[in-house]
Amino acid sequence: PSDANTVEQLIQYADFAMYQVKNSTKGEFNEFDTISYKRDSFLIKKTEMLNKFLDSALTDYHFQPIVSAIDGEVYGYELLMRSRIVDMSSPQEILLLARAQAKLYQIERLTWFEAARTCEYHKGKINGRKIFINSIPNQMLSAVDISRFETLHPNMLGQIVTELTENEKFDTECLKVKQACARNWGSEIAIDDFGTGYNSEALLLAITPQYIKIDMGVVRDIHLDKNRQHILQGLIKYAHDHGIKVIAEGVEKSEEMKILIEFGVDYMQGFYLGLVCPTPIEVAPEIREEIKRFNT
Ligand code: G
Ligand code: MN
Repeated sequence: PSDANTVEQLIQYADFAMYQVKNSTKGEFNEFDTISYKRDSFLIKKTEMLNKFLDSALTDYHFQPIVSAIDGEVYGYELLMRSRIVDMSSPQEILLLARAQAKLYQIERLTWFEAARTCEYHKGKINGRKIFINSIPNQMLSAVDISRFETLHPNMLGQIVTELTENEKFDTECLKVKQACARNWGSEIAIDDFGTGYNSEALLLAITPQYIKIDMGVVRDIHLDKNRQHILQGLIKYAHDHGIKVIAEGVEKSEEMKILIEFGVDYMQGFYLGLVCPTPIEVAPEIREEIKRFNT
């Protein structure tokens, strides 16, 4: 909640700053004098933080397992940004700031290169399994960056699954580049946070992903909610009819997991199965057994 406050404030401040910039003619920097000192210094502090974050790559990438709903084995890992700046730790806030300052490209590049570097370091534990990377739907690596990435990580390309959130505005050009990369690399695409956007179906048709990740909003307490159950059953049927695998996100309870397995989701992710960790972890034996038991 306190975090949401910060983000709310940020939106207001960033909007205001953009408004000021748009409405001032070249050289008229004194327009900014009208911004109150507090607002100004807040934004400047955050801007400096973001610059430092980007210049020095002040982030780690942590791993959360994505688990087979059939046998409980780890199918792959999602790489999640974990900022080292205490006052700027939420990825949500970082993305918001970067968007306001037209620095999303830098975030995209940081994500690909740092996440992949982390994966090379933990190659043994990942052991050939999938690597899910959160890519920004309206950003794409430049041709130079793509070929640099390919040269640095030739043996990892086939393991990568590019996650595209359906929350962000989509860009057709970017999508084409990412689809071309996926073809060249023998890698795959997932739609992230499915069920939270406004044009899920249109997006599915445009992207033809290999996976959809069902948002935790649909998963939460699904065992208690017939409506959620119907939505999920419809989604799974559509996905499977089209050869798309379904990943349920944010699984926190055994009861949720039981229903998800009964309905036939393919993979699951969430605190019940595995926390976000600095190194790739396996599923606890008792959870693995429970998954097998729910399948019989
Ligand atoms: O948007 P995306 O699905 O990429 O976001 C993943 C985020 O969700 C991560 O920041 C991670 O910490 C968080 N997360 C992962 N598993 C769970 C869970 O079981 N419950 C909740 N509330 N959050 C989770
Ligand atoms: Mn994701």
